Amino acid sequence: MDFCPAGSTDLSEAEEAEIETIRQHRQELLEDIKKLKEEIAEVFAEIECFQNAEKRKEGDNNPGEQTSKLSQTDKLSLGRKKFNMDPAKGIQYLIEHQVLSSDLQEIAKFLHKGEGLNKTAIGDYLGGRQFLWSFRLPGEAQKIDRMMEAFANWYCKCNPGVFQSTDTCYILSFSIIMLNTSLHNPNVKDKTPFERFVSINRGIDNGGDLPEELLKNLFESIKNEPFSIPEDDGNDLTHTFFNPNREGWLLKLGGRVKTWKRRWFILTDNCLYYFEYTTDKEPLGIIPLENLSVRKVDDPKKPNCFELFNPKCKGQKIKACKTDGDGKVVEGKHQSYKISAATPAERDEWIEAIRTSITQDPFYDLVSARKKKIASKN
Ligand code: 4IP
Repeated sequence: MDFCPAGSTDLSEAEEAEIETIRQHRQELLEDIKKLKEEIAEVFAEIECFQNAEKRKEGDNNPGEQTSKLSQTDKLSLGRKKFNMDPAKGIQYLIEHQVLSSDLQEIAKFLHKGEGLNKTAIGDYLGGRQFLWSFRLPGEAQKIDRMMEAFANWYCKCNPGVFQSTDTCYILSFSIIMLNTSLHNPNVKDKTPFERFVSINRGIDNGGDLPEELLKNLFESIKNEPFSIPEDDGNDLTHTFFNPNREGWLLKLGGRVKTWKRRWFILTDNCLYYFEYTTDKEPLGIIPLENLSVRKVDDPKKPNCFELFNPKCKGQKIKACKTDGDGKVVEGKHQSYKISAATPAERDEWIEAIRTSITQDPFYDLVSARKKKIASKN
């Protein structure tokens, strides 16, 4: 898919640069999506292969001995695949088929080795027993909380005397992750200066401050060299488009030309994607929800409407991208997105889901809860 040639409009340099960033971002997203879809297709093909092999081995009239004739290697391989789809079921399968014992140490070794295991799935399964580097943090706040808690406990056990309490380590770890994002994510424009990093961490050591030198060293180290979480092994899209926060048909009003179009909407990762068909591989448009608000509105022609709008920049275009009639990726032209749902209940559910997605920031919630805990202790 080609991009629209820059410079053919009378946009300012800054606007063109912004559009270019959106184009690049979308291109990257599309490439990721393509790669991940191929990987998913491969996994499904392999699963099918295994299922066929199982059926063949099982024989026609022997449902009770479904996998008894599989070799240990087959069982291990099947168990890994099950694990990647549902970690708890995968482990259960491996134990039931004597590939693993129920000894925790053995399970831990199996996960640590991680061969053929999806990092997101490992993160989901552990939810609290391993560290950031060997797998990705699971998305749910509670699991992140448990994992960071476990990390802080283990760190403090191995490094006694560094912090007054494990809560200090917990909060500092989050601050470091947030600092890393702020300093190295090109989408974050407001880079955290050292003074703000110090102020964020004020009073976290049982009411006292951490030594400024420690914070300075951490700050400089992150600034000089970002850390990155290892690439996922293909599950991102599964999580993105297979496990969305919400999806369904809605009617969307055009930006400049006010036509209503029925589109398949997917709400995930704080973005609203819309497609022409549920089976489309590429969205027609992507609306990042950051900085937007959602509200119920009336429309003379369509019932059950709601609207996405930017409360801070009224009258300005919302940052979004879309595919135009020629298949080119262009900037969206909406000052607001008016959308109509089939029923009032669906409208309210969409509003609720979008609102949750916009306000959900598990990191900040977790840190502020922990800060409150420290404050109440003191
Ligand atoms: C189009 O009208 C569709 O409604 C587009 O929706 C919309 O783009 C266009 O908005 C609008 O002109 P016609 O098909 O009647 O020409 P979709 O892309 O879902 O097909 P958005 O930005 O809503 O996707 P403008 O702003 O490009 O005019």
